[in-house]
Amino acid sequence: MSSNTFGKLLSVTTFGESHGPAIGCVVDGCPPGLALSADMFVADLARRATGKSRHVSQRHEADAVEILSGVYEGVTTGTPIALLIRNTDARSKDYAAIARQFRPGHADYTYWQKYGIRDPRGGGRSSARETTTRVAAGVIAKSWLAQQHGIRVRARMAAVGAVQPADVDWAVVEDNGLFWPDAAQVPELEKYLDALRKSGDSVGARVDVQALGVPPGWGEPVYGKLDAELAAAMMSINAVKGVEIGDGFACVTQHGSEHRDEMLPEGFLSNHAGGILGGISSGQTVHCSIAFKPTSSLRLPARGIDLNGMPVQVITTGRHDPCVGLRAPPICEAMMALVLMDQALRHRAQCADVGAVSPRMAAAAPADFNDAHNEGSK
Ligand code: EPS
Repeated sequence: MSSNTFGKLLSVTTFGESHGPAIGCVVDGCPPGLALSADMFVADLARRATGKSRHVSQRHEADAVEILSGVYEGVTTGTPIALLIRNTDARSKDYAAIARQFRPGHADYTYWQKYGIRDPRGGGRSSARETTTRVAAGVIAKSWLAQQHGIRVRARMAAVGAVQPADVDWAVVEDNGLFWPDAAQVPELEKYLDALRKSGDSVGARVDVQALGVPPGWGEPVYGKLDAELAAAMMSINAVKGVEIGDGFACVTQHGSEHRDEMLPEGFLSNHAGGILGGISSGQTVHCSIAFKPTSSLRLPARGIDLNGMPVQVITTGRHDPCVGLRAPPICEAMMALVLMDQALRHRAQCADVGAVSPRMAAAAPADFNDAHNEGSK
């Protein structure tokens, strides 16, 4: 199977299946001298993990990262960094009943059409389990971006089904286990999720992700545009069906006079562009918004077919996510960080001699600027 690698100067290759012995990744191109230890992965992997609350899949994985190469005495050496995560709680018998069936809405069918063979246990390579390795790789990129450029990447839920936050307070996002930015709404959301789980159905979600502190100049026109690579990276996450950069599809009904981000000597007056102009970062907050589909592994019966093309009733039992988007913010952060670090290294390779140019705008004009807007909080 090809195309398991992305990135140019910082490349990430992931491998492994949900019910195989292990999953992992090789991160190549990380500069030497970055502090890296196994404990640095714990927090982000826990944020993404299954089993962390009643609202997500009840598979309980250890998600312990083993660093196999690329690190000596606690710092990166510049050689490929191989990370291994052993699968410890796969329960393959859950998949026995559907091993010869296609779940409607699942990659089961297209993997079979492409390869003529598939690993039905947990969806094999198509499982959201693979995203663990992206988050692990993203820890390296986040750490490098923070250290070298003071960049912070963060994400939050922007919708779960039809429920949208009435208020956006980034300070509470990490407090409630749901990445929800409106503390007052959490009890209502939990009630909604409890009812959803009991119904046996699933629901979609929207995640907003931002990178704060990105300097101007990153991104390569025309085929390596920062927004094009962010869109591709986000689209490669399981269950993603839509990506918006900045105002995204809202642009359709906007006028130019409304969409353009006016500039003062002190800084930009808005950020409709999502911090990217002509595929190159503007120095404003980079933000995108990502749509996750409702997962297809449902205990509610559906009409499907088997390997012989005969009609069957498909029922999926086992441990599934009623809203897989709820575990996605750390994954979106990781993909944002990996794309940015790759672009940063590419910018350094080609344009380091350009140095700082003037005028250089501040991300926002402080006096009359709406901070929430600058950060892309819709
Ligand atoms: C998944 C189905 C479930 C989830 C899994 C994603 O797998 P299983 O049926 O083997 O328990 O638990 O998520 C993870 C294991 C993970 O680490 O994210 C799916 O169909 O994508």
